[in-house]
Amino acid sequence: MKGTKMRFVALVIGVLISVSCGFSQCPIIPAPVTFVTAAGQFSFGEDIAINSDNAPSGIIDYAANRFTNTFGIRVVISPSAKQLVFKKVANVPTDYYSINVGETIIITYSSDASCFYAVNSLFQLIQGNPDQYSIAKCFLKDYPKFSWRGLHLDVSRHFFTVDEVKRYIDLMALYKFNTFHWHLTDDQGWRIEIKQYPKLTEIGAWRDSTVNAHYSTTPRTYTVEHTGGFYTQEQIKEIVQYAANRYITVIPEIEMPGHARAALAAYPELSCTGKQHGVEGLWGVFDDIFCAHESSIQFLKNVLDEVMVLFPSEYIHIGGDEAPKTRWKKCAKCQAVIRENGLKDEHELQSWFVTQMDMYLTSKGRKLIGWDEILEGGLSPNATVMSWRGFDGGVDAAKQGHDVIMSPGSHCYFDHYQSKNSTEPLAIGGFTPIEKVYEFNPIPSSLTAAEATHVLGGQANLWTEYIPDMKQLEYMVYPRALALSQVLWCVEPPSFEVFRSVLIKHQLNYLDRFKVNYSRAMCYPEMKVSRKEDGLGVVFTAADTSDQLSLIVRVDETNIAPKFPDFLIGKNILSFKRGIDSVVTYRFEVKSEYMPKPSEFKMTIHPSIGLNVEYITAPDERYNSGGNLTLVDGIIGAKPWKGNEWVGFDDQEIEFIVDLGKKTKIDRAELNFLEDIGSWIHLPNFVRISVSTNGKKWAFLPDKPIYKAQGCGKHLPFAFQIQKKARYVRFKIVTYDTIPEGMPGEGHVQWTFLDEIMLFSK
Ligand code: TNX
Repeated sequence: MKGTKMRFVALVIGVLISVSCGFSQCPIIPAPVTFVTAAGQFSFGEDIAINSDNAPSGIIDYAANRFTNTFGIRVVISPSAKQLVFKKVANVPTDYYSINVGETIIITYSSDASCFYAVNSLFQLIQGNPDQYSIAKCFLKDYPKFSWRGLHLDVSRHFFTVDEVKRYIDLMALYKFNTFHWHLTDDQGWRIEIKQYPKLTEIGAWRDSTVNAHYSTTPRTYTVEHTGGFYTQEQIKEIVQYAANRYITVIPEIEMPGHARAALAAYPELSCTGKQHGVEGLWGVFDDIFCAHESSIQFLKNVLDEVMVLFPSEYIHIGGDEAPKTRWKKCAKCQAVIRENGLKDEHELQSWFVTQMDMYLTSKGRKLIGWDEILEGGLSPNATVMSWRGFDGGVDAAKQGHDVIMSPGSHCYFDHYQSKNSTEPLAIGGFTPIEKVYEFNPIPSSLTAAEATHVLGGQANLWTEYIPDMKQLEYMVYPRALALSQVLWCVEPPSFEVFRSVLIKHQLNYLDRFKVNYSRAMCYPEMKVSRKEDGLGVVFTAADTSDQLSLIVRVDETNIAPKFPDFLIGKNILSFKRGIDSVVTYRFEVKSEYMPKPSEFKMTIHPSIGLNVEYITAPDERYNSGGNLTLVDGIIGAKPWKGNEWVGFDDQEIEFIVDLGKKTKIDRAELNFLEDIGSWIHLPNFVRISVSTNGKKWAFLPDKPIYKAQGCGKHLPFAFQIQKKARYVRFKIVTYDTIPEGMPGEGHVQWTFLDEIMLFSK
């Protein structure tokens, strides 16, 4: 602003027209309900005079700080000021506000929260640089669709300081999130001071080691280091107030009966065995959980007493997920509770456990939330369900008349990979690119309008097993959080293309103002593979067509192949023919101005690329992004998996047929299986192969058991001898009955993940 005098630009045109010179599109995310622009602009001077009317002083202070810190504009508050005027209005939708930018700026608001939202929208409208900031003349009205617009943060797997948590909240506020779900306890650390039980933080907040790399990597290694931390009750109050000042409610989560190893390290007598274990340094699901005996129940009620004093929220989250019943089955105290209460089994015991907490919280005027596992064994009367294993749990609960928050892993897990790029930092697995987040609709079509009223909204979860610091945290959350904020806020979200364009043109700069370490994955080039008559076509595309990509191709790591001539993004289709019996790996190194280092794509050309594959068993739609090309697309599923590249099934029998096009001598087949026990993905039991020349009469080969020893759980494909002449090869993959006791997902049908099928003739 230095040196510039406060000034207004004289304006001739007063008529509002939709989309004119000022903004070619609305820069605000989440997009307002109505946005129209006019010619001309409001220019800021060195200071701005605000007439706050009766707007909450906290919001005016927040606005003043932002004006000063982000834009260097001083704020003068005066009842006669005309530059920025606040007015309260009534008889409008919940949390309605409007902004009129003309010669002056007029904000109308209907609630304190909406006044805050208006201020945040206003800041997103400001354009220019320190010499001259301005806002193109415009008018907008706005109100939200869902009342629960949440982000979650796991501070157990990795601890984040008070200042870091405040920054997380600050960034949430920019995008009108209103619920911060704070996951405070888990196996790897108890993070909240409880005065009655000091050992929870003296012992439970610290662990001596942390597993390295991905936890499914073998052999496992650990970093031996005493790490951890916790929040004192004073710090918790400070954060709750900090969030409240930004119209964000903090929902605490105290995990029970599972994910309790940190608490049990402090008080082993609360477990079934009473055995002393340390705070866990490995990720996953563990057998030792809170015993269902009266003394553990009382302990947890006492903990909740202190929690309720610190958190004024209507809701208290009690977890309830991933609680193996192994210990309860063998525990005399738990079995006595089952008998005394006439319960059928350990699932009903879990339901009974949750009901104890539900009744307790209800008696104190609070409401219980639990993960969708609390449906198993019967839903407690007043419980609200947070649906994470897809939408089904939420649908079930809504149909039973319970409130629901949708948070399905498929769309809302920001710990998943967001791109297929080789430069992505290690993540837990899963594949949730920003497009997928943008597809999220918390209301599934299977709900009636009346049932849909039980869906309060949605939330993204940030589990931090693989997120050690704030830099990476921001990388995982942004910009995916903008996609989520838009779909939770907008009654009718604009198309993904509009969203992406606003994101790239306006919002990345806005995030830069706050030095957010966001991911540019949505601008990264992608490799797209298509089926051709005799093999595959490969093309590289970029989201931003002005991006100059350059490509280097290497063959089998050693030879550097010449650059493909006249390489143009999205234009040149590189063709690869099926080899006779050779396997050649090409490595493409693609440079883009958006990426810090070139990205590497691998393409393995083998004798089956591009063949027709017919699925007799349909893969799960979440794990079938490449359709029936995935098994023969030359892209070999990575281990540990990155959420894509593999075809996933949750059936006990999986069948598919590969068509070689003509009668061919087949010596053997090779097929890869994925194993990731924590994600319920197991090797199958056996494979039955049959061959046919006409697709009608099949000759069966002997069943082939799958042995881990052969390496298929690791990196080697599993080989099947065929030695027949045929056109069609049919695979029937048979899994074990259900996941064995004591393993994550026990009792459920296992997942089976397959990739690249290769058929060789010699
Ligand atoms: C499942 S989501 C969990 C967490 C893990 C997460 C990793 C849920 C209720 N439980 O304990 O951190 O997967 O994605």
